[in-house]
Amino acid sequence: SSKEAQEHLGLTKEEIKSSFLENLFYRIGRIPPLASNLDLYSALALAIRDRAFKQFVKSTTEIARKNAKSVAYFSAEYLPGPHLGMNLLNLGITTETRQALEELDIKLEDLLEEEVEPGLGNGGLGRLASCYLDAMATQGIPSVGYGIRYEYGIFKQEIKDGWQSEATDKWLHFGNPWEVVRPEIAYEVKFGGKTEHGQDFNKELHVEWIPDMKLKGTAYDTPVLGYKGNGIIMRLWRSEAIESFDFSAYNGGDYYRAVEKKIRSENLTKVLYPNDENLSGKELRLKQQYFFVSCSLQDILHLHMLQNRSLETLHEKFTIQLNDTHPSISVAELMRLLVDRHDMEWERAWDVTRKTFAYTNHTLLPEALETWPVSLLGHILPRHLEIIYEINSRFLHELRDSNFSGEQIASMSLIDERGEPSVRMAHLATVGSYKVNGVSALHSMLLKNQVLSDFASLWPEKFSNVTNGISYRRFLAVSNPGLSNLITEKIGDGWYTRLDDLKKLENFVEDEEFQQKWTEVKLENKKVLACYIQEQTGISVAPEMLFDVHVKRIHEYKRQHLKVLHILSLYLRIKSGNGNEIAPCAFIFGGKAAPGYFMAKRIIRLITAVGERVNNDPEVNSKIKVVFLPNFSVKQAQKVYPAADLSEQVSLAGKEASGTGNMKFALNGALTVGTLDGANVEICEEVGEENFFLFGLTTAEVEAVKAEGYRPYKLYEENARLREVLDFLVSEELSGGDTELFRPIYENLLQQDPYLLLKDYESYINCQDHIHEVWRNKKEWTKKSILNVANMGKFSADRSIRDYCEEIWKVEPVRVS
Ligand code: 26Q
Repeated sequence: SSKEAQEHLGLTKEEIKSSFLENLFYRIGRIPPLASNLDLYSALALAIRDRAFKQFVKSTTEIARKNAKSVAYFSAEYLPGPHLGMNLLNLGITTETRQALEELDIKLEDLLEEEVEPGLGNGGLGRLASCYLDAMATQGIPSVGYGIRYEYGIFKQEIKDGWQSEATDKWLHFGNPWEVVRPEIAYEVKFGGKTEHGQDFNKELHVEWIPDMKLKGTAYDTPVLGYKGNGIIMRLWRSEAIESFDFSAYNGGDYYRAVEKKIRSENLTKVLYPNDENLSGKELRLKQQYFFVSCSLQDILHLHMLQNRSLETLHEKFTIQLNDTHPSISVAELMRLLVDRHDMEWERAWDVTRKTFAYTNHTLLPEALETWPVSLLGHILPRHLEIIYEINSRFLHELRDSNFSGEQIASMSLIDERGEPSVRMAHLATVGSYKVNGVSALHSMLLKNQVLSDFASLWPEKFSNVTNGISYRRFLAVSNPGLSNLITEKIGDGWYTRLDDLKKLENFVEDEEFQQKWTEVKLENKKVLACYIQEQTGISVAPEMLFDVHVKRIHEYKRQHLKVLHILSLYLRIKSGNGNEIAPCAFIFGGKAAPGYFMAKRIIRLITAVGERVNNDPEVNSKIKVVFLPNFSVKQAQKVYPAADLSEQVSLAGKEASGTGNMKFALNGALTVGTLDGANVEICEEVGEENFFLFGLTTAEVEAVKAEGYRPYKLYEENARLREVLDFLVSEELSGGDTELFRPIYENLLQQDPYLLLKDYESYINCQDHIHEVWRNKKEWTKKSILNVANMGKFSADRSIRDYCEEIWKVEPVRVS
């Protein structure tokens, strides 16, 4: 009957094959002998997308029938990664598809390589959103992921003469077989102009917003499948011109100007801003945020009213999760829609609004907390500025009534009046939400006690923690088939959806045959990565080396340059004949720098310079190799994590909100060298301190050091070996003559060292020596590796989503078979 069920869904080998051939012929216009791999991939993707939508339709029908409460996840960024492999897994047809293709002499692996991923995000935050869609779909949570359909995603990184250079990401160039455009699902969005306050015929106050620009957002839907069953969609908005609006220019004969307007409308969703954790206050960015928020809220109100429900019950049928402050203009927009468009009273609308939104904070870095100048916001969204002022004035009143000091009130205000007046989006989100959460235990604690402490004392029950999680199906089942199969052989495949199943691996830690297979799988994965590295960079690394990996966005707080200092110390040790204790190792870096981030780009240049020195010096290159893998992406990450022995998670304590790469590495059996920062703290707790390489200051120690008045130069003077390493940064030997090349990094570390690299240096170096010692004992290492995987249950996105459902959303699953 399982065969029958498959037939019903079109999931047998025969049906996949015929559907694939039909798609190739009728939609791509090719026959197999004349088709390129891209044609073949596209045909297969179309066949699979149809099946995915079928699951979505079934889920949606059931949700409507049950009149169930839904989650709308608002995120300006998504990083879904390649769809094909995941969808095959989720439909349970990877084997059937492989066989169907084999009968046509086509290799599934070749087609998987063809896929271009949607790079619609910068890093952790976007990837988290996609992991959460995967988990919500799997658990049958009625949900939609709303966002922006950027025509150009995160730039493509190339390395030229050792420097990062950016090229545009033309991800739609060959078409996107996964999405379906819905021209009938489109909403108008207004910008600029002015407001008029007047009375309507009932003498009620009424505000009219007369914009000077209008455009429309059109929905593009991409199915997101859950594991064996449910399906949801990611709905992304693309901006377009409203032809009727101001097309009078055309009638006046100025056809060219009319078309120009159209192009300007399309500009809005043209490109993703490539900054993370650092803001640029750009007008277009605010417009993008408002645009997607307005379309999404209009869509939600439309869906709500379609079921004949009153808007006063909106919060009973929808909850909206704000992925950081990027969509936080939502608070004002929902108020505007309820009050201005649907004539709801202010108090009632405010009550509904505050029961609808929940806000996730992802950062404590002051430079990453979003603020918008009042002048800019008022220029683009005049009505919203009025609404924000009104919310603020009522809020400040409340504060005066509850005995906050003048100073506290000023610091809690939605408006920062210290310099150029600007709107604090985190405050707007906090005031307008029923829950606020951080993304790891440590981060949530710091959020409550520092960044939003006054709010936490006002509304203690509003604050909570939901530790981040990742998709085990993508980051183990799909990306590491070797390890997955080995695990499944031992404990079955229940771990795909049951968090605690991996724990069963503990029973096999001492099993020598299992240990042996475990190391073989890792070695096999390392061989594959070594080939890829060779192909991408021309650098050869021996698979037997310790693969020590540091991949993530390049940022000073993440301290890629601390790793570089370690590498230089090894280099100098080997050169001076003291390198016997060092195990052969390959240092593998990857990650993009924001194009305008001077120091981050220098750090990339430093890594490539160290690589050139080390890799070409026969005295050292049999011991150590340094690789910078260009263009880190989800697709590339899926090749990197399975091959890592050591995961570098070395941010300064108190700076990394959570980190999720740390989880992906550990799930693939890498051991972690890390600080007590973000989710490292919890990972260490779960896997045990004896299976985790801890180093560095704690958050409290960092605060103490800073309070004392930190003087990095003193450490430089006191520690001769550190001095030698630092001076090497500005040597002719490293820079090939241009001793100014790395001076900015050198000066920064000696003068300010805001992320305390010099302070943590000694502890890091000692920890690394210890790591090399443990590595020599392969059996010990393997056992630790197994224990890491066995104890990763907590970090499944399925657990995170359960936490959100129970603690925050109060939403129940609706399952279809
Ligand atoms: C905002 C306004 C204007 C331009 C850019 C931005 C912007 C864009 C992206 C600001 C921040 C981001 C991304 C932040 C991010 O990725 N944060 C990471 O979120 C992860 C998921 O919770 C955490 O694991 C990481 O610790 C955190 O750094």
